[in-house]
Amino acid sequence: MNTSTPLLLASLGTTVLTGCSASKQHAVTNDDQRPNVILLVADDIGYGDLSPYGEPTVRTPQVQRLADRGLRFTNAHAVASTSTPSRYSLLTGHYSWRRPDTGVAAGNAGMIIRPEQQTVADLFKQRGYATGAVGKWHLGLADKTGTQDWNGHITPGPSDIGFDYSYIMAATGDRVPCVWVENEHVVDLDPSDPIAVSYRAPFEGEPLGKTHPELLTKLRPSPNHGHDQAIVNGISRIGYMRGGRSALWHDENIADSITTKAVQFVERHAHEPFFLYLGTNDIHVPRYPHERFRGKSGMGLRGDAILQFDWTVGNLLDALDRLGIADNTIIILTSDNGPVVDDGYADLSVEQLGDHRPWGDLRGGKYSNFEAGTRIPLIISWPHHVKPGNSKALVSQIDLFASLATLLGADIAEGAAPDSRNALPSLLGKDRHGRDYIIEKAGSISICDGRWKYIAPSKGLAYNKLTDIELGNAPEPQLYDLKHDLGEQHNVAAQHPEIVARLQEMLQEEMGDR
Ligand code: NG6
Ligand code: CA
Repeated sequence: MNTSTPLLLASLGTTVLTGCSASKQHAVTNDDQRPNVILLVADDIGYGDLSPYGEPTVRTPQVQRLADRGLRFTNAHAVASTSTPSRYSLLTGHYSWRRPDTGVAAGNAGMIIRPEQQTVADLFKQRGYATGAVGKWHLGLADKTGTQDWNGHITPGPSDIGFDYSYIMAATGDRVPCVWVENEHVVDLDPSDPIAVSYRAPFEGEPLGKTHPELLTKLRPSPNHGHDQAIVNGISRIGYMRGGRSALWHDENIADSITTKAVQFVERHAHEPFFLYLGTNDIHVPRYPHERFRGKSGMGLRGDAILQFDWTVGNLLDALDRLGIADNTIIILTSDNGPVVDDGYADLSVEQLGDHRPWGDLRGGKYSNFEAGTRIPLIISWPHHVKPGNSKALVSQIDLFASLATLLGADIAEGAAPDSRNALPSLLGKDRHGRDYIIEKAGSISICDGRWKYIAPSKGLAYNKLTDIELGNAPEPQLYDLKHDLGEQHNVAAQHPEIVARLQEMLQEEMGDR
């Protein structure tokens, strides 16, 4: 059990928080000073995709508005270079690479976080917060793959891992089922048109992207990626589904739905402490933003989706201002992994990218061991508590769990979040050094001590032709001096065997059982 002093008490010095069990809710009063926390996780937004990160080709004034009142991190890292393992680690404080079953989840995957695991949401619940998850989920639902009752109660679900309220898509925009699941029930489902989902075989009579390209009125799949199966609202997806016609989402309304539900959650809980996990669908594929944004960025649908993401951030900030709770709300804005341009749809994002560099000065992108795979934007705002500015501290999303536990004065259950450490001083801008080292997983595994980055040898592809991304896999050890070679151009492993050996040893030690 973690018995550290709640930093919140020290920093606020006002409200006395008493311990409470997960099953017992606090009576909360209006003068309660516990800060709300919004954890806003963008999808596939790269290091160079937001204005505060300096690329002149992109304009995200609302994210800039947040950055102006917050702390911008330039050396922050996700645990993995794809969504499911990244989010798993973020919410559990457990390295996803310790488990074999945390790869990119299908839309009918079982819930990857087990109900008995303590999550970040559980910490908030323990402290009497209202908790909610809105938007992209991609962590599986129900006990095992394929056992979801899409026409009834889909359980276990978010409510079993700490979220009182949920409004989520099961997986991703490009995976069936393309429906909203609110509090573990599909929204707007007509019982006479039940949903069936399969990732094995198509349903007889249902048109597919590959057999009925004439039905693809909104987006066509890129060749060879595989998004040519079930057609939902003019876009073909990965996986097969039948039925649920009244419940199917329209891609151009996804951001509106997510934003509305997020703002409503905030409004409902404006007078009590709340924790909102908000996963935007932007800017994951298929990118088909609302017409308010389509064609507005000048760099194709990917750029338009960035504008839509920015709009979501602005809506949230406006709501907090309107409700008078902006000063008492911590916002943590980050991304689940690095950027990709063509991730499966012919949306002209490659052709119209122009001079924009989604990866900034970094090498690689989503799926990559190189820095662009996992070095992500991170902005933390907490008016009057976090001094606006920049931080070069080395931080990892793995530490959010223990840091938030410390902030809240919540108990970490025996054995929970074994990889998470308290990094609150770094996250609040008091410590500018951060972690001694971080570990990241893509095709291979890497460790970085802030200056030196070692990528373990692996048999994976060095380059993915489909996405045009350098994956950073190599059969020999790689060592990069990020201080002088942020772009990872020169493998200096042969020149520095002692550094390679030191990092290998550290990695080996971490890779023991936990
Ligand atoms: C990949 C998909 C990609 C995307 C990704 C998950 C192919 C060829 N590509 O497997 O389109 O869906 O999975 O992205 O199938 S993530 O950000 O949710 O991890
Ligand atoms: Ca992602």
